[in-house]
Amino acid sequence: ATAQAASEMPPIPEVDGPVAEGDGNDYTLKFSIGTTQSGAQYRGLEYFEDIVEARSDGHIQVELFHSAQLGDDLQAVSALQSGTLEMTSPSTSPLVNMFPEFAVFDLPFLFPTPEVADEVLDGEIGDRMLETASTNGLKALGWAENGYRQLTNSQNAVASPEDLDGLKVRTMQNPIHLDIWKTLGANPTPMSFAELFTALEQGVVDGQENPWITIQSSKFNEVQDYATESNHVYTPFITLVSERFWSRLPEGYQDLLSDAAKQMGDYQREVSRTLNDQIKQELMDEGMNITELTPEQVATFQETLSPVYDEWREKIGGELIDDIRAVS
Ligand code: EAX
Repeated sequence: ATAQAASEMPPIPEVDGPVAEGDGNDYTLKFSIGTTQSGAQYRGLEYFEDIVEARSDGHIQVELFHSAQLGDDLQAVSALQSGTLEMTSPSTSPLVNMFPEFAVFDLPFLFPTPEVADEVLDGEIGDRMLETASTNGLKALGWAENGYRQLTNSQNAVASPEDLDGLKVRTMQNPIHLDIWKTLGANPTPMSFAELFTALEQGVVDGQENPWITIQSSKFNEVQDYATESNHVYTPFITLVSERFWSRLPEGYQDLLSDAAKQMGDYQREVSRTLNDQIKQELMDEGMNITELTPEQVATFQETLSPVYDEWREKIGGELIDDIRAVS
């Protein structure tokens, strides 16, 4: 199924743009992500590699790593800070301890459509956040998407919070996600993405939540019979480079990496959105029991989660939330 999905991905665009001015030195750029080689994110990285190698005339060699080969999301970020890894693109959620503003992306049902997410991320708010995240040994270059998250589990179909009673759900390492699943009546456990497949397979947890593409590319459907199209959170990926590496680069190469990160983000989001519905259908065809929530059922989840919203609104600051709401 993954090979079939891959063949229907929008083709990687031709590289466009002049050769960047370098300094005669050669560089190696290792870029590592948590998701697998068959996902939309890796496909974006392949485009990034094409752009950077062509437009540096081979002076920057890009090496791609997937499936947390060089560490899970948080480990990869530390590796950037210590300078042992050049680039990564984690979900924003595990980074909230470092960048508290990112917590807005964890609020349930904040982004009604992907287009609203684009407007926020590619506009003033997103630019400001890239600046905020350009500290502590990191430089933030742009956005891509993990996407709308859906619940899967091994126990029963879930159409209402009651169906979640006591269900052991893995969450990202993020306090809002923990609150969301507690408030819904589940029994949440935070865990790194790298440990998740094994935890599901061994029944350490009953369920997890991720976008359809990530569910399929990580083969979670092989150990999860039930899914709910809940769309409860939209998760961005943030593209980060090590400040140690960045500061060694001539300006022409810095601009090239910025450009390439933006082009990757646009293309990766196109891939992600093209595949989203297609993969949901493939999962259904392969026998996964998928519950599509009615608007009324979604409203019940939203009402149940309103205390989470209220509590975090105060902690995050209402202004940022209102700014995002004003876009939609
Ligand atoms: O890199 O942890 C997760 O569930 C995310 O989807 C992960 O950050 C992907």
